[in-house]
Amino acid sequence: MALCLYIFFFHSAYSTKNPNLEQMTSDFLYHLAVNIPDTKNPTDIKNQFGHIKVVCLGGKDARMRELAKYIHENVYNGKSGSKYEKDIFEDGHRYAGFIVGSVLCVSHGVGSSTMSVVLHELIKLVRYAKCVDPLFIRIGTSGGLGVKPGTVVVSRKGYNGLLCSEYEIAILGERVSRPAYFDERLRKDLLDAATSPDGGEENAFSVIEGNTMGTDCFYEGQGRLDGASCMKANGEPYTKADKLNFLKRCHDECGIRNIEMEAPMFAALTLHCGIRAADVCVTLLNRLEGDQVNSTKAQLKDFEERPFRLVARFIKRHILSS
Ligand code: R2B
Ligand code: URA
Repeated sequence: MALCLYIFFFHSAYSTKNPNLEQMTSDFLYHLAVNIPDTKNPTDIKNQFGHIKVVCLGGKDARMRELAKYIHENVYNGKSGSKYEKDIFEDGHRYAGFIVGSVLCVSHGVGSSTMSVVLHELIKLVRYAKCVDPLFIRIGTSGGLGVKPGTVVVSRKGYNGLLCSEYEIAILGERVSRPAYFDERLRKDLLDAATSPDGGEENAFSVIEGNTMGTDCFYEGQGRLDGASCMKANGEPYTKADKLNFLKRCHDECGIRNIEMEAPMFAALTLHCGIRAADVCVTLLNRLEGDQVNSTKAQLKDFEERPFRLVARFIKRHILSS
């Protein structure tokens, strides 16, 4: 019994991994422009954010505003009771944030370095607000590998551009490598929301699980032939055959089904802090067939809404019903 209680209360608990925070009496989340004047008694922060159960992250400000509207209309049937159009992080001039019911939608920009800044601050924010086991879900776009454009990939593991499932960062002049896998239960619940019959639209697009490569460069890092540079380590240009050879290795040897720019960092930092997280990305193109993203505006809108639909159904089914 005591062991069960221990597991219930402590085993799943997330935490910041920084003993210095215990000594800080105030904190300023600079990029969000959120001030916490009394970290031991952050009443305002608890009032504003304490009820948050899901933090959704996506690259663009406008997409996160649309997501908040989508959740307001489709999860809360227009009755979220929130001022979901208001950008609560606008004073920071870096990221946008919208609260809709118990969901916080936040933009993260392009790439791991940009996303890691907002992620550090959001993890501190949910801790100060004493949110109970919040889930972090990235809702993004990606290039697909051998899958039909428009497919939604729920990631198992993040891989870096060297085809290792890890996130490597330089800390105090040393290489620090952290594992980069996503929460299994959350992934399964998301996949379940894709196939469950509660919305009647389960076959409208495919949702698959797969590994995700997150690179630091959209062009050469993803083996594109259309960047400002297209060179191998030996200084010679790489060819279409070299590119396809690499992409096929990604697919066959590592089970990679999509490529974006944040998965290893996002998986690693959330895992490190004990936060359950998922990466849910739609594929805009099949990289085995080309490099240019030239979907029409209407196609892009349809594709970008697909992860919204999945995550909204997941929230209704697994979060608001519990
Ligand atoms: C997907 O799309 C963006 C690059 O266009 C990047 O943020 C990503 O991961
Ligand atoms: N985002 C990426 O990082 N790569 C793509 O190919 C498409 C979107």
